[in-house]
Parts: sequence; C-alpha cells; structure tokens
Amino acid sequence: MREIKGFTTIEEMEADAARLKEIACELCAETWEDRKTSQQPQCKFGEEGICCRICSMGPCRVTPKAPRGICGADAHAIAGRHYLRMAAAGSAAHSDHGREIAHVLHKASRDGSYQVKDEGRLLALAAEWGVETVDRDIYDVAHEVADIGLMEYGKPFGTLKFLERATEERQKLWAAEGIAPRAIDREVATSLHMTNMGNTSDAEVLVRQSLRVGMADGWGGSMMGTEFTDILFGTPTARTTQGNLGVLEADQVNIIVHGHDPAFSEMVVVAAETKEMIDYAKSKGAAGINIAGLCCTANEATMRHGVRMAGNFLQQENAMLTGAVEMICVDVQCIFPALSRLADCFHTKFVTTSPICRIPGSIYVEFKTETAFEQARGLVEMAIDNYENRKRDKVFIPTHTQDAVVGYPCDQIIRELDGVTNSHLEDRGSYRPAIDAIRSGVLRGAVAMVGCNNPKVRPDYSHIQIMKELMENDILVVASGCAAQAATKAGLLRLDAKELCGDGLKRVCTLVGIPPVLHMGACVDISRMMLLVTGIAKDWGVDVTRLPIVGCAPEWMSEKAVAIANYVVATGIDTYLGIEPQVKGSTQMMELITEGTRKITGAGYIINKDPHALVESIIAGIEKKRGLLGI
Ligand code: BF8
Ligand code: SF4
Repeated sequence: MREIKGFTTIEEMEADAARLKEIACELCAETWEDRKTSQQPQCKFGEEGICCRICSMGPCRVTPKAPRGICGADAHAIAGRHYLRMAAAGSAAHSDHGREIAHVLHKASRDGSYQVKDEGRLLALAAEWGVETVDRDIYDVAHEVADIGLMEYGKPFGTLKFLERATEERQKLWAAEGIAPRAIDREVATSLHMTNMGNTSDAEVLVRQSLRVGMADGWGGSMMGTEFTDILFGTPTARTTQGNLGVLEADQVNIIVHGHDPAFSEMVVVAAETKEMIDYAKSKGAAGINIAGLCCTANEATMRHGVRMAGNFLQQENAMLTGAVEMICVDVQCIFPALSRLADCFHTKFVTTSPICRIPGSIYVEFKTETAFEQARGLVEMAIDNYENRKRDKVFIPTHTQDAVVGYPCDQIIRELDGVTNSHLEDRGSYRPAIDAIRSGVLRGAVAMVGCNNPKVRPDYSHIQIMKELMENDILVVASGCAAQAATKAGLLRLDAKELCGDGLKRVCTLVGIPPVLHMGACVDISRMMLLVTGIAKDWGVDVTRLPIVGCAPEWMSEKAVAIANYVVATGIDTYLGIEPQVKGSTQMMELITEGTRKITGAGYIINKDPHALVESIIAGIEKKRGLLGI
C-alpha cells in the first residue's frame, strides 16, 4: 500500500487518542475503552440474536437444551424479530429526522429563522409532486410541498411517492415482491406489530418486512430529509475544509455541534458568525469563535458552510478530553450519554436541545423553530462566557489535521464527471462520461463507504484501509457519515490523494479535479447515493444489480445502519459488512440475509470481520459484475 508523507496515518491518529486517554486517566474520567472492558464478556445470546424479551414470560434464551422460548418461538423467529425491530427503529430515527425538517419547511417564512435557500430545488420537487407554482408566493409553494411530504408519513393508501424515482425494473420488482413501502409510519408500526408477542415467527417474512421498512427510510424519510434540507439550507457544492481534532483552536471559543438535525446546527453557525457575537468573544479575550462539528452534524454543516469537522462517532469523548471545548451542543442520534458525566471533569457545557434526546446532567434548551435564532445566540453567548473557565495548562489539542474537499451531492458529481468530455458547463448533466469511464475500465467501479465506528474493531482502521485499497484498484469511493470523516482524517478527501490511486482513477481525478473519495454528506444522504446509482442504471440501460457498484459498512453499529443496509439491498446493491448482524444464532437468518434476499432483490450481504479479506471480496465482486456485463 502506498504511503505518502503528509497523509495522517492510523498510527498517528492512535497516538493522539492514546495521549487523550492518558488525560482521562489522570482525571479518573471514564471513556468508552473502560466501559468496553467492563462489559466483557459480552452476552453471547444477545450477540447471536437468540435472547427474546418481547413479552414478560421471558426473557427466553435459545440453547441446544432449550431450542424454543416459552411460547414456542425458535431461534429463527427470535433472531428475525430482533433484526426487524432494529431495522424499524433505524427507519424511525432517520424518518423522524426527515419529518422534523419537513415541519421546519412548513414553518419557513421570509422574516423567520428559516428561509427557502434553494428555490430551484423546491420548484423541481413541486413539479414532481404536481404542486401549482405559477403566480404563487414561493412560501405558499414551500408549505404545500412540506404538507405533501408530511402526508407521506401517514397516508392511508398507496405507496411512497419517491419510489417513482427508481428504475422501472425496481418499481415492478418491489410491487411484485410485496415490499414497496406504504406510508412511512405504517411500515414502522407494521414491523412492531408483526414482532409483537404471538405474531410472525416466519423468518423469511420478517426479512421481507425488514426490506420494506428499510425502504420506507431510504426512499421515504431519509430522502425527504435530504430534499427538504437542501431546499432550506442550500444544495451543497464542493468546498474546502479541514478535519480531525486539530481543527480546535487554542485561542478561540470552541463550540462543537454534534448529532444529525441541521435545523439546529445551522442556527448555531449563523449566530456564531454575527459581528455581535464575534465582538463579544473578543471582549472576553478570545481571538474569535470556532464552530466545529462531530458525527453527521459535522457532515451537514461542512457541506454547506465549510464548518470544520472535529471527528466521528468514537471521537466524541476525545473532543471533550482536549480541555479546549467551551460547549458541546447536541440534537439527536449517536450521542454518548457519557458526555454528561465527562463534562463534570471539564469546564465544557454539555447542552441538549431536543425532546428526542434528553440526557441527565445536561443543560436542556429545547429548540423551537419560531425562536431558533435567539436560542442559538443565547447558547453561543453562554459558550463565550465559559471561555475564561478553560484551564489552559490542561489543554491538549492534537496537531493532526487534514485538508479536505467536501460536498458532492448527485448533481455535483454528475456535473464534475461529465466535465471529463463535455466542456460546456451548461449542457452538463449526463451520466454517460461516468458510464464510459467504468465501461472502458479506467474506473473499475464504485463503492459507497458508509457507516459508523464500532469498538469491536480498531476504530477507523477498516474504513481507511479499505478505501485505500479500493483507490489503488481504480475504484471510485463515495462516502457519507462517519466513513466520510475517517477518510477526511486520513487525508483521502484531498485533491492530491489521487497520488494514492491506481492510474485510471488518478487520471479521472486529474481531469475532473476531484478527490478519489467523494464526500456525499450525512447518513440520511445515502438516499442521494440511491439516486446516483439509479441515474447511472437508467442511462446505462441495465438494472442496478448488474452495475459494478456496491456498498460497504465495515464498522457499523447503529440500528440506522440496519435500516440503510436493508434499503441498499432492496435497491439491488450488494452490501459488504465488517460487523456481523446479531442473527448468528439462526442458520436460517444467516442464509436469508446473505443469500435469501438475492432471490427477492438480486442483492445481499457479504460479511467478513477481516477488512483485508472484505476489500478483496469487494474487488472480486466488482470484477465479477464487470465480467457478467462483458466489460
Ligand atoms: O448517522 S455513521 S455513528 S453519526 S449512525 Fe452515527 Fe453511524 Fe456515525 Fe450519523 Ni450514521
Ligand atoms: Fe419468550 Fe416467546 Fe415471550 Fe419471546 S415472545 S419472551 S420467546 S415467551
């Protein structure tokens, strides 16, 4: 593997983390490493998905001596029901986030905290949904579009509107297989109903519903979240930024926004950029206000404002351990409750803002659409006031930081790749150049790298090693979520990361002026990836399953990842996992998720805990698809 000076290595990242861990030990502060140790050995029944506590006759655990729970449910039913519940919870989380954004759009106004930033995007969606736009106030259009979006959550009849964006083959297949999602909330409720005591015990039926509830996320709630976020805050465009803990500033007020809902973080960014707040920070002896992001909030804010990214999931405690953070304010999802206790060891204010995510010991400021800006300004002021409490002799900010180019939604990728052969900017918009590059073998294929960190594996190692190996093999990477942040920290979003690539990918990166790993946003933006693949399939004239394009989540941990994996597979895209889904105690479930779904959607999971073996199987899978296409 090529190593070039200037790119942060995983060992350098680990050295920074080790120093921060020492600080934690000096303060007797507990971190995830300590809790992981005290959790050992982790429960084997839970790990294998064969512990059931769905009713109070249980918990029932499957063993050779006791192969069925008290009601008679076997390992396949128990593991299948648990798997479906994970997919449903993940779908609920993403979709509820999408719903919140829809409500914000519904309340958007010219003189309120939230306005419509991308009118073109709104008008396009209005046209798609048959909303009248001629001679209408843009905010009336916005409110009607939001209204229709909100109805998608609970409409009594029909299937989701966004399914019509898929290829005809997919739409027919989903209908024929009975997995086309109806209203979003209905699929979540149906999943809970089916897994309620005394209902479905047929593992295949449970897996089919997992695909369906997953699609309610990817082709429903998440897609809506992405669309409405772009309308409200602007469709991202490529821009430069930086990543890793080195983005924290020793002489500025550091405020970290963490979570997922951009409606919240956008306001904090806007408030921190006001002259009034900057002057106030200066009056308190700081050189300025430095907003940095963690997790998917970082991805959202960086794509639209260039806000720098402090890190991903397993770095959240490390950010506080630097001792340089005046405030961590969070909205929803992937937030360690541990931050609250850890904040007791530092001057850091830990602020929660959503009724969905209440954490004991935090400062709770419930964000409201109507007063969002004033509330954000209040929080920024609180952080500035806290600057003088920083214990300067205890601060350790790691120096490793990487430059990055971020913000490639579908349109941007199409436009950029189209630039390989088409120099007329205004005509751009065809997938042909991307297809030609794949067809000719200049690019062997593409991989969507997604998902979290998981203490079960060396943090970020799998992400980075897999991406580097793909790049060397002329495979373009699109990344989102914590995978995108891992790439950022390793420098793979730098334009000169093309030096780490094979000749073909390097040529494309040089011609087009893109990095070999394209940052596509937060996890809800994986819906963008579905549309990108759909666009390529339509222009190519083949079904999605035949394209040399796959997904990979080597370090996933969240229920949201289970929902995502289900809609990716339902869309016909093979998904490579580095962490085993918790169904190993059922041979039938293992067969269903790796092979069984192929009979339904043409795709399935390939699971391998060894990242090197996993990337080899990805490359082999891509080459096999190329062979079958005759290219
Ligand atoms: O939604 S990748 S750890 S931050 S779940 Fe969470 Fe996983 Fe990160 Fe974003 Ni996605
Ligand atoms: Fe046990 Fe059946 Fe109740 Fe589950 S649903 S806890 S297997 S009795």
